[in-house]
Amino acid sequence: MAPSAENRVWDPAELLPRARLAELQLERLRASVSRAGVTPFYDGVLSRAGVAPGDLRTLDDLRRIPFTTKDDLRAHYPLGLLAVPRAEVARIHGSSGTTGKPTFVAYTHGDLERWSGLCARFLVAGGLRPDHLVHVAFGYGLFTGGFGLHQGIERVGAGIVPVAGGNTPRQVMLLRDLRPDVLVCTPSYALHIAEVARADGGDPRELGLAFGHFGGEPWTEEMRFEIERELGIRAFNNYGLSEVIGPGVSGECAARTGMHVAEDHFLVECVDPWTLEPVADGEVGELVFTSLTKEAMPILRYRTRDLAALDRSPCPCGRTGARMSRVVGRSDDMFIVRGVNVFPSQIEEALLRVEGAAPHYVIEIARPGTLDEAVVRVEIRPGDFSDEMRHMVALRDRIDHEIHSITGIRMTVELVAPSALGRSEGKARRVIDHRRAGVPGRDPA
Ligand code: DLL
Repeated sequence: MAPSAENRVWDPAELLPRARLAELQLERLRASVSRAGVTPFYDGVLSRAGVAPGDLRTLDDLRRIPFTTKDDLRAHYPLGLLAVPRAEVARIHGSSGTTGKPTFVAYTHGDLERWSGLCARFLVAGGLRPDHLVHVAFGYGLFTGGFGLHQGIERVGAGIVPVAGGNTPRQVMLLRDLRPDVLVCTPSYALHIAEVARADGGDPRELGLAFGHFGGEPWTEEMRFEIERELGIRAFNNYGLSEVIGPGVSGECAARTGMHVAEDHFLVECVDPWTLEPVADGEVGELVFTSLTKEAMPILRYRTRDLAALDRSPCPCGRTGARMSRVVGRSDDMFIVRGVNVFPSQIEEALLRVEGAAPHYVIEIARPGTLDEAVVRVEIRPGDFSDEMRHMVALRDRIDHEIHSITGIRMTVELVAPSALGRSEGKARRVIDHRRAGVPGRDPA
């Protein structure tokens, strides 16, 4: 289906009735399990579990297949899960690990074609048209963000300014001079671009952007309002991970009530990260994905560590793919302070409730004695920075109060000057945990 102003659905498969979708998923699941089974890793997994593709009679039979984890990928570094001859590999990307070696993922030409179509889906759902110009500030390289979005935009037929990450004053100059309609980057970088544009004496709203597609890291609804207010745009959320394909796993439509999962290409499950049992729709759990159409590196029941809820109720846009909520955090990003589970998104929500606090923060957790201590360092907004102690104490107390009312615990709030905390050009690092071990018995399975 060609994109046009009247038709805002990129692929008719997005509208498949759920019964038909389920048939297609089962057929594709069997094929995907057969493809995965050619790798020694999945051959072993499937034979130990006693599962052959023909045994999968209903979609529920998926649960007979064990989970795949990041550790499995690491153990088969670099390309042990490759299911096609190396000559058929068209591209290799890698996930942005914070430590050690990246996890590589491979694509055939067919995979790249499907991937660009998946990115086109959410871009079009969020308003991209062939006559738009898009500023892409995601890194181009092993990270899937730059190339993934680039090819999706190209598929739609829109123009691209492939700026990549970094050198924010130059990004602002290009935005001013080329006047693109759309911004694509991480949400934290969008805010930083606005900040630099303002510091430069301009009004970021005058850059003339109409909307933005943001993803690659968790963010909150409050952060969306902030980006929209600062840049004068509509902000859309899109989600993905390299192990599954990259961006294009899910994205928001105009209703912006969750991100439609491309369920004809990925089966999605939501499980309790401790018991690994399924949770009901509407409840937060860990997302697990199974690829249905990937050739180079099929993945079965991949545990993402991303916590979100699923919603299968009908959407006004007509797309039938389940909607996933915002990612509220990662089961391994979640930190436990004095027995209470806290997500960075809760701190962000608290800060954005307080006028004068900027959504630039770092949480440091330590256990100097027997008790956990959490320090939240928060930047003050430039206009609210004051020499008057009284103002600063009042601001700190308001932040303290909001954090307490959202998380139920007290943290030490430290105010720092505007721009004192470093900025990331990609994904923001929010939590620094100095404790050596997690809390016994509370770590997810
Ligand atoms: O970040 C793929 C991507 C690029 C998605 C650009 C969207 C836009 P990885 O580097 O493998 O891949 O990191 C994947 O990032 O498991 C989530 O924890 C997080 N993440 C990605 N998108 C979102 C989002 C890319 N919209 C990891 N909201 C995932 C929350 C997100 N978290």
